[in-house]
Amino acid sequence: MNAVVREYGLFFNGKWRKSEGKRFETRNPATGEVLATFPLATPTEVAAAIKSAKGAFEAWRKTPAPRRGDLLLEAATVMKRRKEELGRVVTSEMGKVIAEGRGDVQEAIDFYTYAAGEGRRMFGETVPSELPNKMCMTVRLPVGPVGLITPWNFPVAIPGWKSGAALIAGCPIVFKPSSLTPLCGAKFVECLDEAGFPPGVVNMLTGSGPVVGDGIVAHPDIRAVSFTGGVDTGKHVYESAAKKMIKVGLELGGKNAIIAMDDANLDLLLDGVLFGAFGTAGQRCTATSRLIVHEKIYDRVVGDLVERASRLKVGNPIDEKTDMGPVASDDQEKKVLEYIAIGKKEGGTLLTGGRKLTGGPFAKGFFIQPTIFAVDRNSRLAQEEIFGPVLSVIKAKDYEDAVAIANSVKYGLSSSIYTNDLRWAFRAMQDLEAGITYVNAPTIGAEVQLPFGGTKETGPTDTREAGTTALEEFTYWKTVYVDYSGRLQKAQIDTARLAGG
Ligand code: TXE
Repeated sequence: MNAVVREYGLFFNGKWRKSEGKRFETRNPATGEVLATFPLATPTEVAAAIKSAKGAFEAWRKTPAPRRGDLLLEAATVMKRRKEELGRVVTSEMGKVIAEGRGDVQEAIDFYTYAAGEGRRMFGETVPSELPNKMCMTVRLPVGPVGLITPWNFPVAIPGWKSGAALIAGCPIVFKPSSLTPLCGAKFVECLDEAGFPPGVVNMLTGSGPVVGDGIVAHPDIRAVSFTGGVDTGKHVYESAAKKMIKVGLELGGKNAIIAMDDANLDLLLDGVLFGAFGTAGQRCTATSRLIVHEKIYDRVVGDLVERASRLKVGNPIDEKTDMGPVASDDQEKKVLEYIAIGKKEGGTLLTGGRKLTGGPFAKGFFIQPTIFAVDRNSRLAQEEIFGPVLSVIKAKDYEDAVAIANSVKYGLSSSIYTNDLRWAFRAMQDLEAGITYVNAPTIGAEVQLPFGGTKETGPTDTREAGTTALEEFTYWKTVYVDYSGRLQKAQIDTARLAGG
């Protein structure tokens, strides 16, 4: 039991501040322990935090990008030093196993290190002019203060991706973490504060979606929003941002499939499926939620998979030996158990798992067994995002059939194919409707130096997180023409004369 539960405030204009708002608790989903309390920011406080970001914009955009990069590198150094502490907070507050908790923090460290270097690149283009003694080029400019709204499943990594890109671009941030993981958000902001970002450049608000989330998106001084979360909330954010005609990055989940061809290396496949489906208890936007198996290897794959899944050790995620922790909240638990009931009702075959774990070490947490169903391709379990430790297995006749099944869902985030045949691998890269395709690896495992995002209802394709593409969310292109001819030159009009016409 915690003797003293720390009461956190809001962070803006360089300081932690007391809030007028009511407070809420954040709890460990494995033990029920209260970890800390946080304020529900009021509309006045939302406005104050945005004002602080706006006030910091002018100086921040004028800070040379390599100097901004120095601060990002410093933040990466602080996070490295505090990695174990932060990793443990991720595991305690969100419930992923400790190795993944540390990985969550590492992702933020990696992206900050990568984005820091972007401060010395941020390339534009020089383009030939149609007129003599004239130069044309493009430069990136920051859009202004931006809102970052993040979910609970990667409570340090996703804030790391979004803020790293915004800050190097020259945009002050107003960050709202999920109400399930405000402590991870606060620890992350502590690291940025320790690194020495100027007051107002980094701001954090906790509180409700309607007051804080909507308040950030709708505020006239917020010039771009980056959001990761559920589809319904994402669509709402998109609509609200469209009214202001600001940039929006949306990443809204997936129904990601692994295709197992009949020539796949089965040991490799099973390792990948288990990690993809049950890592983070299936609560990753890129989680392997469907396994589409060629009919020739179906029985063997299902037999081995069920045997191995039933041996996974579920328990307290802080224990290094645990394979899978709890789901993140009572709402998550309800939702996953509802889907398990739907699977049974729809006539799916429950192959393993399917129950909530109770009593003893599970008594106070949200533990669900790793669950595998054999389902019809049109069933709800084959079509809808569950966001929990439930894998749906579907039989396919051949490559074309497998791809048709994979593409039959409304999402398009990640995808994978296990095969040793180059023809299938290269065709799948073109044929799978998804922002990411893995070959001989599960649907999870994104690296920060490459673009991350999806298609269809996963989100608009014009923005991508991570990689150099991350800058697109927070910058706009300025086109610059420099005429050093000393006279008025007319594009489209003088060209005939120059060509001798
Ligand atoms: O998401 P929400 P929740 C999916 C997953 C999960 C479901 C619900 O299926 O079961 O979404 O999770 C803030 N204006 N994903 O309830 O509500 C909210 O406070 C602006 C997939 O956590 O979408 C939080 O900070 N913001 C996903 C963030 O939005 C608002 C990861 C996400 O919350 C708001 C997480 C509003 N009106 C859940 N209302 C993925 N893509 O991986 C809430 N928020």
